Amino acid sequence: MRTQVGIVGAGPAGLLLSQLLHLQGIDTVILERRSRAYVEGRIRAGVLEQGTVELLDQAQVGQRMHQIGLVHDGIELSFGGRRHRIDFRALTGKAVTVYGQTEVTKDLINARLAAGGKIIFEAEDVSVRDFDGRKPKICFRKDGKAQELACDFIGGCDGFHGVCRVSVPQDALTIYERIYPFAWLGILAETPPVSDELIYCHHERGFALFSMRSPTLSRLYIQCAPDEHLDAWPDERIWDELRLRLGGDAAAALQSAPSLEKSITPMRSFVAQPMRFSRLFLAGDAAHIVPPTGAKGLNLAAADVHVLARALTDFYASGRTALIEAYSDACLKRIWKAQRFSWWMTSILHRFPGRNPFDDQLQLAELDYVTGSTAASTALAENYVGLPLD
Ligand code: RFL
Ligand code: PHB
Repeated sequence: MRTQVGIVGAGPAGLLLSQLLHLQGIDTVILERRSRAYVEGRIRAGVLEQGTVELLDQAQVGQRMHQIGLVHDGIELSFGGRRHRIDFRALTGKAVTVYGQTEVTKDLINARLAAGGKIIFEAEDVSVRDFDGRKPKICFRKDGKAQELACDFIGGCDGFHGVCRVSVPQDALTIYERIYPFAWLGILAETPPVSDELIYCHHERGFALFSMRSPTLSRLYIQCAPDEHLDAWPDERIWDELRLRLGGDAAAALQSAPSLEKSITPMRSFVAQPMRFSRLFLAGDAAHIVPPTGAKGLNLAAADVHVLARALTDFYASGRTALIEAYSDACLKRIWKAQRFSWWMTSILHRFPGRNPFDDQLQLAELDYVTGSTAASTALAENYVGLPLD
């Protein structure tokens, strides 16, 4: 089998890369370890930056997003017993769209398959080879049979636990990492959101987030210990904890419902650089992870593949390699700003083990400043709605 760009991973990064390249007449094949149902069912991110929305439009997969996505002009920060709104629209002229990653994934898979695109689900033992020469290839097994995909370039879009990053000679990579001493316990439940916008709560019992997927479907998170077990968290305990951390009238309005999904996400900041090794490109979670507090993970993956698709398009049209060579630096400039923002949102909103009363007062002062000063709230708003793609 042969293609121009072989892509490992059918998450948002791999699928969007394939779609953007297809629209430029470039052929791709995606190899995905999991089944289609598994990939489409994974509950993850929920907030799209305005630039991501525009990119999905450009990729011709925006129709359902505009029909059922919820445009949010701001968020609320809750601390010290009160809620404070950050008005993105007034401060930046921009908004975000709440539209689940599962829906983005379904839209992209449908578009790729409708256009005759090739996605090989349940590909086993995928390995990337010879990407430092002119003839890279991807080896895998499908239905027990060994196969080879020859290609010009490899898109390493296989997430944090994928094979692409670890196939690079480790002395060629620099890793930057911070692991946080807490995790998020998330649930999805058929209950109306308590507010029209997301509420990020700072509370002495720990952080909580009130998000949503639709006017009848809530997505809720509470900070928990990193080694917590789901068994210790029956639904009622989660609802009680959410009410305590939210407080006020909204807490009384929060209606419990059985959880449709429940999971624990560890919190990590991680960057591996550079993001290109000859003919292998890393994109999305394969190259970097952010803690979810800034809602940046999916948006960063989209930004990477935007830069990559443009570089490959220019190469196939002109033979020039300048954009390919610039890929890693161009992405990393923006990635580090998103890393900073995600770390900052995490550090002002969570309860850190070992903190002291001085740290508590600093956190509250920071929140008071960010909600009270136009300069500070504009800084939050412009990062949340997304820094420019270029
Ligand atoms: P993905 O979505 O992880 O997709 C990678 C794909 O590669 C496949 N794969 C392989 N395929 C073939 N061979 C192999 N050896 C393979 N190894 C892996 C995987 O099955 C998968 O289909 O990465 P991508 O495309 O870079 O997209 C990034 C986003 O998914 C990610 O940044 C966000 O979802 C992060 N994230 C969240 N971000 C937010 O902004 N808000 C959230 O609430 C949020 N929650 C989450 C998250 C990430 C999570 N992960 C990675 C565990 C919750 C979780 C649980
Ligand atoms: C979500 O809806 O899943 C979500 C929203 C905002 C975040 C993280 C997750 O910061």
